[in-house]
Amino acid sequence: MNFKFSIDRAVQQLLPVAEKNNIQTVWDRFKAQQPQCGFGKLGVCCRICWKGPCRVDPFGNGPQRGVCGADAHTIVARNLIRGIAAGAASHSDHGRHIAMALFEVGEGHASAYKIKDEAKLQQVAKRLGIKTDGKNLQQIAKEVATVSLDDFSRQNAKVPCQWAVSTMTKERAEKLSNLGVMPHNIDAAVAEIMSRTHVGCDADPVNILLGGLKGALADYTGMYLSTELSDVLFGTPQPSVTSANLGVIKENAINIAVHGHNPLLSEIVCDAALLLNDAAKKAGAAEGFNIVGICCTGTEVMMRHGVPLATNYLSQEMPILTGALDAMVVDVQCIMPSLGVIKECFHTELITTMPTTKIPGATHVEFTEEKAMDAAKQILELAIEAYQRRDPKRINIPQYKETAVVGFSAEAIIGALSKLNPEDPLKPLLDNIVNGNIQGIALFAGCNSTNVVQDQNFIEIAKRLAANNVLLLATGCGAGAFSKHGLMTQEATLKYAGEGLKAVLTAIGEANGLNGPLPLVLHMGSCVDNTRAISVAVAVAQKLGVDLNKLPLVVSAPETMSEKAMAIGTCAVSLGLTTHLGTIPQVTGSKVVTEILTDKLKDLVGGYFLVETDPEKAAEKLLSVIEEKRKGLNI
Ligand code: SF4
Ligand code: MSK
Repeated sequence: MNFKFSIDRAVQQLLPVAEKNNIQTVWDRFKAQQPQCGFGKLGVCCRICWKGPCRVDPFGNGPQRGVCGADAHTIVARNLIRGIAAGAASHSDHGRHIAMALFEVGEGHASAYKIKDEAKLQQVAKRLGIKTDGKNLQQIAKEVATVSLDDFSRQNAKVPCQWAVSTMTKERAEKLSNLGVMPHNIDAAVAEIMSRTHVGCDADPVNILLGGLKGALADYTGMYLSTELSDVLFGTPQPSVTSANLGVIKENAINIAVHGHNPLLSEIVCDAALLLNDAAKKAGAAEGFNIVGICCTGTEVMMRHGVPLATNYLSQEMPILTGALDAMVVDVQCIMPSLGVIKECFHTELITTMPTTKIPGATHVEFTEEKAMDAAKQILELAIEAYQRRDPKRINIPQYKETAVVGFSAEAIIGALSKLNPEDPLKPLLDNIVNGNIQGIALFAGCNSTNVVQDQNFIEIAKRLAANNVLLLATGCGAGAFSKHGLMTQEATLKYAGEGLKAVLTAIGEANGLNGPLPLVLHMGSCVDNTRAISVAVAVAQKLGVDLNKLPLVVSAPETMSEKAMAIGTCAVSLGLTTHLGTIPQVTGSKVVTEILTDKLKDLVGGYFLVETDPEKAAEKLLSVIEEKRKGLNI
């Protein structure tokens, strides 16, 4: 009965448990919301001022303008870019926290943190134009943090965000600057969207959408610095073998899930769990603490420490239903408020940690960089207490888990390629793209949504692309889907990859001492880590002497839902990439906006949105785009 909600067998096993215990899950609430508001789905409902809410009749019979005179095109465009602003604010606030932590390290404070990747710090400093001669690591860290924070505060609109211009192709940076959409200040770009969409401001849908592009590039800036500075502080991921799905929860351990996005606390929770493992054993848990991940915080520690992933976004309530999750520690973003209700039915301690993300029913342990270790220890103590309340009769851990080879940062990919050609690591990749062994590259990103069967679109599209020799990269909850379903394994490569792709992944794998190929899907990290894929793409484009829009590279967000995803998608399009959406964006109430996003943007920036809800058709369309790009390159 439940298979239609999710193809994840662990979820299918636990949904009847929810039903039996009269617990509402995300799917029950989705059902209760039906039919969802048609105006909202089309994007034609406006609540920007209190003369509203206003809505435009999509059939042309009722009102065609809101009380102030805004038409469907203005309303749809404003709604969309406000979403982009929220996404950019979320990613960049995450980035600001990381930059502030680095600054504190530079100042000699925040003792729980240190610079784990010195080479990356040097490399970032160089990219940002910071002279490092004669300076110690702390000084460099402080300067890198200061220059990064300038991207949040610069008032001179003529100077673009440094993290944006220094990481794109020159041609792309010029194009975006000429269009007037290159941000000079992340926070200003967000504020500008909010102000231009206030009642009685920007009413021209084209101009509004250009503001959205700028917001999306502010998002890009925030994501990029989040990833790179996290690598400096916590280490740049390298391949490791771990596992994914609810079977990673252990009956004999004190299970703690880290959930959200920001690695600042989860990193220290991992450190503290190692330090205090004996306390867990003393409390009766033979295997000590078992840290597992959910969503992108889970992905961050999975990438760097091989911490297993319990689940991805849509099934985040399920770990509690196993009856063996002792604590769930959350930071920011994508945390369902329902967790505070569901945890009441079990012994699980739900712990919020950020002043901006509190949930009724949760225990709040305030996190600060200065007292990170204290907070982590307090969290472990709460988990031990909760473990004592665990009811063994209610334990129901689905025994599903898959091996996942993860940790493919850009550096790890280049490192693996360098085993084939130490002087010119990108050459083997380019040669294989040119000779057709690799037809193209697809980056899978984004969330799960109740609008589609969980994980299904990711898996179906990926299998079809792989069979057609497309190299697959993934981030965020898309990567979560692939890891849960066994697509980040060598076996998946042998089973699903086309002959050309299999040969390339095998050659790289064997050159790196693996007894077989690289996994079918390369896990590049969390949502903010989409920039890892962009950095590889930029390197390839620069080597070929073309801009990003010429590459046989596509993006797919088949189950997208969040405002951050709106920002990431728009950012990918702004960078020139064809970006597939497998859920219908809430813009179709405006023909003008829909046409711009799905067609006209192509002339302006080279990228556009390709909307296709059918996974089979989506794969075919993505393959056509790849073919078209190959023709453009004469390969
Ligand atoms: Fe209505 Fe205009 Fe106010 Fe929106 S801004 S709610 S369309 S009056
Ligand atoms: S957690 S934004 S559901 S990818 Fe990054 Fe997953 Fe989407 Fe949140």
